[in-house]
Amino acid sequence: MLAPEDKRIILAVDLDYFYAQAEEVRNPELKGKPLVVCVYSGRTETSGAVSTANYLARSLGVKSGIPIASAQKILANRPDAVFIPMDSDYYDSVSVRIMSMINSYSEAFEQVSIDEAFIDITERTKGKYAQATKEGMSLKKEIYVQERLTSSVGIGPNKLVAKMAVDFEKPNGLTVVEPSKVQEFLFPMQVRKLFGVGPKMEKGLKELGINSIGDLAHASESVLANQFGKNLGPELKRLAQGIDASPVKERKIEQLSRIITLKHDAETFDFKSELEPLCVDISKRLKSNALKCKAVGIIVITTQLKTRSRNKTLWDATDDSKVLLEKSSEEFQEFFDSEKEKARRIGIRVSSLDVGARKKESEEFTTLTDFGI
Ligand code: DGT
Ligand code: CA
Ligand code: CA
Repeated sequence: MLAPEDKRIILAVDLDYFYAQAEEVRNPELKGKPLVVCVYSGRTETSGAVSTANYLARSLGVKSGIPIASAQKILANRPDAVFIPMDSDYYDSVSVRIMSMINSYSEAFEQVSIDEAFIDITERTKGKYAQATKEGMSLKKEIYVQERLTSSVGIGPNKLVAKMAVDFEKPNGLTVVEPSKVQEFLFPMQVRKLFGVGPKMEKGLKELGINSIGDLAHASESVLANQFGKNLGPELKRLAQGIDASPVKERKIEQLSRIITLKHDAETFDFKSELEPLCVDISKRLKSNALKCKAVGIIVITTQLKTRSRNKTLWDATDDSKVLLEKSSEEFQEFFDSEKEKARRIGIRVSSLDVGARKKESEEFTTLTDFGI
């Protein structure tokens, strides 16, 4: 029942409770305590939302997206609970390093979010699932050895099955679904678990008596087309059957940024003294990851808390702090010449990162100490 494209082997990786785990890594004392990473809106001391939480805090009821005040209520009887503000710069830099590691395992690499990627490993495993499982284990191990982070891996004949597999067991999971096991794997699950099915669609499906993914796979195409349209209806049926021909698209969304708060709100500032430390820091982070950027952007957060940004593409990729300083200064000059806004916070963001250099280097690695993960 699988499409011919599904001779492929696709691997999905998702880092476990990423922001919170990254915080545990740099401060191991947080381990064993309920940990909540917050996006503070700045209006009052506790206004804002939960970005993510470690598994201990989750087991007590804390979820991504709930108000910080609700999380505080849930953890009121846990004096050991820790609430910390999100530190995007830090998570970005961890992500860039891990993504380039994942890329080094692949024939095609598609980054989906800061902590999630698909890779096509058909050729390097010669289409063998036993080899793919080994690759998955060694990728998890390398991420752990290098960054001390656990991750979950899903392996299957296409992106859909790999994605469902990675979500199947978390944290620290490794789920392999061979083509002959796809239906056995998918059919018992609730339709809500099918990638792309939200609460509204779930309701529509339930009204048709479709509860499990198996029900959907066996539903009449014309009934589905009536309810969801002639494209989406049959597409849902195909997804439920585990069919997905979409390729792993070469896509990287790496970027590194640094933002600082100015001492005073200002219509301009001394570019060299404020920007130089940021550029030196970004340059160091690029170099330590054997990366170069092809775009340099600026970020301005105004006194009205609006975020403005500009971006410039370079002729040649760079990791040189002087080039970063020169380009970002130009962009700030242009920004303040044309906008009459006061800046509260300013920053630099580099993107279009070239991982080519890194890839060759890490393909060499052979020795890994054994970690029981
Ligand atoms: P997991 O994968 O279930 O072990 O947990 P996470 O925390 O890695 O969740 P995931 O993969 O959905 O999201 C990756 C990161 O993205 C997460 O660590 C924090 C951030 N994030 C997720 N959901 C939200 C949200 O609702 N708001 C904000 N601000 N950030 C979020
Ligand atoms: Ca994750
Ligand atoms: Ca994710």
